[in-house]
Amino acid sequence: MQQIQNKLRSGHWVVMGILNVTPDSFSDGGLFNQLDNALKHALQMQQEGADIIDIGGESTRPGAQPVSLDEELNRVIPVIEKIREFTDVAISIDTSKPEVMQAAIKAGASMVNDVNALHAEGALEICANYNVPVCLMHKQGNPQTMQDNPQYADIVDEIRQYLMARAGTCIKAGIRRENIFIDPGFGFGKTLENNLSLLKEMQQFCTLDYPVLVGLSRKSMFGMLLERDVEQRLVASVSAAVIAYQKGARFFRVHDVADTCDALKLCAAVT
Ligand code: 9MG
Repeated sequence: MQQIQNKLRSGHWVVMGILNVTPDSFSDGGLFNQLDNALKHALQMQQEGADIIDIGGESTRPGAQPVSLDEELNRVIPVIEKIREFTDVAISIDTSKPEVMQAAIKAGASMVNDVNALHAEGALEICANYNVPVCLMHKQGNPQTMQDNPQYADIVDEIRQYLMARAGTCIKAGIRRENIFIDPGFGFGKTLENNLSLLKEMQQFCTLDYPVLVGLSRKSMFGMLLERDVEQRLVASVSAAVIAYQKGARFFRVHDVADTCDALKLCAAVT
């Protein structure tokens, strides 16, 4: 993980490959539910250039139902243990549950990616005690209802304020400043117009004190804008990563690792 933080500090880009181990994930449809498939997919993403693999056992897509603690643990912990048998690639745990954070860290994860920005009771303490990097993401509402009628007076300002306040809370709880990443949370309680404003104004997040992680890959905003099904969103996803890069983002959470790495290499070569 230190290597990744060093890369970001020196202005290099970093790619986080998505490994969903849910039956109703954003776009995998449960394909990677089996251990061996999950391992193969993680190794392939590593080989394609992913610096870190983000493993999640609870879908956060709009309308998704919550899963129990036991179910989430049963989905993600064996996958982390399996990957650890074969490679020391960095692993991030995509969860909002402190118990899952702790079990995942013990099993070999070295970062916490929380779409709930460590709001659950005990989450701040776990991340501070284990001294792990955390990604704090903004969302309005929860996955069941967040797309119903999101409202913002000034979306960029509101999200900047929220992320800075959350980072302050993390620091007060003992999380080190250099372990904090921020994320505007594309698609989480945002209309198409909101998402486009965030991408257009990405530089306003990249000039804050913390590295910005962006998750644009295959998001429904591209479905709405382009009328593309999830498997037809590669060009839009990679293009959005390029736009975000040009506005200062360096940390990208993606499904299509090889294609995104090609595009980011080109960006870096001309920057
Ligand atoms: C888990 N997850 C789904 N979408 C995401 C996004 O945009 N950012 C982060 N950090 N995590 C996400």
